[in-house]
Amino acid sequence: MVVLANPSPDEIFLLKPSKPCPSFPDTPAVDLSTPAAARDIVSASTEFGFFKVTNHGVSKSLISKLEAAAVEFFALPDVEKEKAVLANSFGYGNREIGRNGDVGWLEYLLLEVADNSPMLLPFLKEPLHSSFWYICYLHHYVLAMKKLATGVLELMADGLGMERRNVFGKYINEEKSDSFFRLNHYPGFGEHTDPQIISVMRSTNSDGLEISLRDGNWVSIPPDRDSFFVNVGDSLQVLTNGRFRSVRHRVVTTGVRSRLSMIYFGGPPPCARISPADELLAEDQGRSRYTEFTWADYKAAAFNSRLADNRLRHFENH
Ligand code: GA4
Repeated sequence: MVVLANPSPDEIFLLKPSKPCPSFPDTPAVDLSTPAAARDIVSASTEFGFFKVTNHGVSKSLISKLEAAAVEFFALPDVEKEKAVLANSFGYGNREIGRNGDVGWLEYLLLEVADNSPMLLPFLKEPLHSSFWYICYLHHYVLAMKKLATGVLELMADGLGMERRNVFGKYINEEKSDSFFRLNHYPGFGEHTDPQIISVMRSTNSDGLEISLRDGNWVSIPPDRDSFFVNVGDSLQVLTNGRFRSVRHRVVTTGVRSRLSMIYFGGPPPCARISPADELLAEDQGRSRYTEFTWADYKAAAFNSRLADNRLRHFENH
């Protein structure tokens, strides 16, 4: 892959890997309404750190309303979108990813979710009447994502035979939980893992999402508008003492059709201590594969790193 310091949109075509990666028709699909869901989620999280869920119970009309609002937002003139730029890579962003020189071929809206409410500033502008509805959709959508993520985390706990179903889900349900919501409009976003516990993503019917398998090979995930895609994040890899795998992923579209995705990142409260769950640690004879960290420390380290870095490496015990 050719890497350019500060590519123009045309040059970003060069960032595409030279060989197209094979499609992955066997993307693990978990039907949340079946009794096998817990087992299927555990096996997909172990092998891939990635799966899609059907029968998720999220209202189709809510999804399409928010998607339409997002399309409308990205269609605004740049000068309007730029009014939504906030400090520290929040709000509206274009091409710059994070704070350390990473670039992607995308524009985005990145919102912090505090006390169940996504940060609203970018939407609080004229015309206020339409902003009002966007805010409502956004609020309900984020709540639906949190509920879905919590359900999936509970099934993970069931599947791992944990006594408490909320052992993982509790982290994203505390008042101070540090979660994000992101709208991406792109052809491209470089490879990375998500630092949080879990990410729940939905995208328009366009290809481009690729994941890295255990053997290091990349595969392309066929789009599916009716499913949500779930990523295991770095923090969940630690909570499971390495049983689950934080999935390395990227977006590389052909550029023919624009891709819009909506992603919820469920993160713990800043002061939460992230270390393997006691029961799993006991199964592993008390040997933790990771040095404990607080989410505040890990997040600070992540935001000081480059997108493609292996952030967990610094916390691995040998
Ligand atoms: C990846 C997951 C989320 O999109 C994100 C990203 C964040 C950003 O875009 O500002 C980061 C990236 C993400 C990981 C490393 C750091 C931080 C860009 C970057 C170079 C919002 C997040 O939490 O971490």
